[in-house]
Amino acid sequence: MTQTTHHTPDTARQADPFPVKGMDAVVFAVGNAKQAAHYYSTAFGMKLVAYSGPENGSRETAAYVLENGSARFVLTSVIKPTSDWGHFLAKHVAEHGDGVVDLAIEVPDARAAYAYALEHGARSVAEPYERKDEHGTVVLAAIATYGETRHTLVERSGYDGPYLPGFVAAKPMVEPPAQRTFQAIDHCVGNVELGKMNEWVGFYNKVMGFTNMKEFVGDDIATEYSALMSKVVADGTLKVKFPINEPAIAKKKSQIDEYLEFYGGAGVQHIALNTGDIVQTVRTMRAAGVEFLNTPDSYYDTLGEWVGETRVPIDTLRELKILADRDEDGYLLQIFTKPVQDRPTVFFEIIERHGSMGFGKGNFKALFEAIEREQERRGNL
Ligand code: TYF
Ligand code: FE
Repeated sequence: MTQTTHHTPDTARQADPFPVKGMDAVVFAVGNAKQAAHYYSTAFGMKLVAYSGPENGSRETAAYVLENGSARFVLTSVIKPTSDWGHFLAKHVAEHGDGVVDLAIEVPDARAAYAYALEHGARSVAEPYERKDEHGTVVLAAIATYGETRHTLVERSGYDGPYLPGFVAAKPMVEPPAQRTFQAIDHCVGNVELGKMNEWVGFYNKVMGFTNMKEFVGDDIATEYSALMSKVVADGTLKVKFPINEPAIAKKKSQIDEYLEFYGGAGVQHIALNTGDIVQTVRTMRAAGVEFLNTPDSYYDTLGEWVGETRVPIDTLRELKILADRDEDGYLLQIFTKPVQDRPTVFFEIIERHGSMGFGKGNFKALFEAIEREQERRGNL
C-alpha cells in the first residue's frame, strides 16, 4: 500500500526526495509544427514566444514554443532527419500520429533528480548535459516513462532566455485573445496497456517519490460504466499530477483500448488546463472552432440538487455543456474537447477549480457516456 497525498505537511515537503518546481513543457511531435502552432495560437489562444528552425541553425527540426501563463507547449516536426532525435521524431509521428513525446518537468537540480531516478529503477534516455548561450546555462537529463514518452528534467534557474539554448525569441502568430484562455497545466494523463496501471503507479512512487491521491476509478466503477481503471500520482506539493488509466474488461470496448489501438501503444491521453473563467474560455475556443464533448440536458436537470451553488449559473453550464462536481474541499467546473487530430487519441480538458483537488469523479458516468457516443460515431464501439 502506498500513502495517500492530500494536505502534505511541511515536514514531508522538506524531506521530499525528488523536489519539482512544476511542469516545464508538454512537447508534441507533429507532422506539421507550423500549422499546429497556428492552431494552438488561434483556437487555444496561446502565444508563440520562441522558435528553432533552419533560419537560426536547426536544419533538422522546426520547433515552436507557445505559452499561456505558465503553460508551455512545444510543437516539433522534422524537416530532414539526420540525428537520432530527428529519426525518433519522424518514426514517432509515423507510428503514433501527432502526440506527446515529452512531459518535461522543471526541477531545482537536474543531476540530483536524474541520479535519484536511476537509483530507483528509471531507464535513462539522456544523461545530464549542459546547454549554454548568451542567456545562461541549463542542465537537462531525461528518463523514460510509459510507451515512447519521456520526462526531461529541466534545471533552468541559471537561464533567462525565451526557452532553451538553440531557440530564438519569436513574435505571436496572431493577436492573443483579450482575456487569457488558461494559465497553467493542471494534470497530464497517460493511457497504459491492460494490467499495467499499477506498475506505472509504482514507477512514479519509486522513481519520483510521488504519492497516490485519493481519487481513483476502481474495478467497482469500471465494471459498472467506465470501462477503465485509473489512479493518480502527484508530487508532494501537488504541482505535478499524473493520472494513469488502463482499460477495463467491460461489456463494451474501452475508450482506452480505442486509444491504444489508434496511438499504437501507451501514451499521453489528455492534458488538463487551468482557467479562472471557464465560461469565457469555452466561448472563445468554441467561437474559434474547437469541438467539445456534448452533455445531455438530463445532466443539468438534476445537477443543482447535488452540486449546490457554483459561480456559474446552471443555465450557462447547460448552454456551454460544462460539467460540475463537488467534494469535501470545494467544487470544480470542467469540460473536455474532442480529439484534436484525426486519430481518436490526444484531447484536452479545461478546468476551473474552487477548492476541490479532485478530477471530477461525480462526472465520470456522464463523461464516459459522452466519450462512448463519440466512439460509436467513429465505428469503434
Ligand atoms: O483526469 C481525469 O482523471 C479526469 C477524468 O478517459 C477522466 O479528467 C478520466 C479518464 C478519461 C477521461 C477523463
Ligand atoms: Fe483530467
